[in-house]
Amino acid sequence: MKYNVEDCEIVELPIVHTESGNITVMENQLTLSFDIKRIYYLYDVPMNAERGGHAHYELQQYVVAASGSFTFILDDGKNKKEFFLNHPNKALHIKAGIWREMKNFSSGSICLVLASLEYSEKDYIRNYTDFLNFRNRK
Ligand code: T46
Repeated sequence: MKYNVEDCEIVELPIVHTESGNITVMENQLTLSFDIKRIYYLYDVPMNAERGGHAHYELQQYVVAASGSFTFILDDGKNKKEFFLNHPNKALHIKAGIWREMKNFSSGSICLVLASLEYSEKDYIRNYTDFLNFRNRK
């Protein structure tokens, strides 16, 4: 199945408020629609840096601005959609087969990613023409 940008959405995660601060929890099967196989985070990203520029065949992910803010541009080969992440209780669910670009990282921002699969370079599509061919394949 091929997903579209309309299938990708920002999920509002529950917040446990306490007098000394908040907690947000992400749990396999409960809050998340897949079991987490890998966690990674981007940090010390220069403010003018642009990351991404690829898609994944199978991988799906939740992306959270654990600190600061940044913008994701998702692209399904026909439509693009921009998502601004700026709060730790908002998780962008990126489905498989979607091209992504990331920009506008604020100073000190941390981009936390919960991934459905282990890292594999074979799952990447790093060339945009290859991506469009993949999208147009039946
Ligand atoms: C996404 C954004 C938010 C590893 O060795 N293991 C890993 O788990 C990852 C994610 C990366 N790497 C290596 C592979 C490359 O040599 O780190 C280097 C940069 O990786 P990548 O091009 O994947 O980095 P980003 O920040 O452009 O993209 C990553 C994810 O791939 C992408 O799916 O949504 O972070």
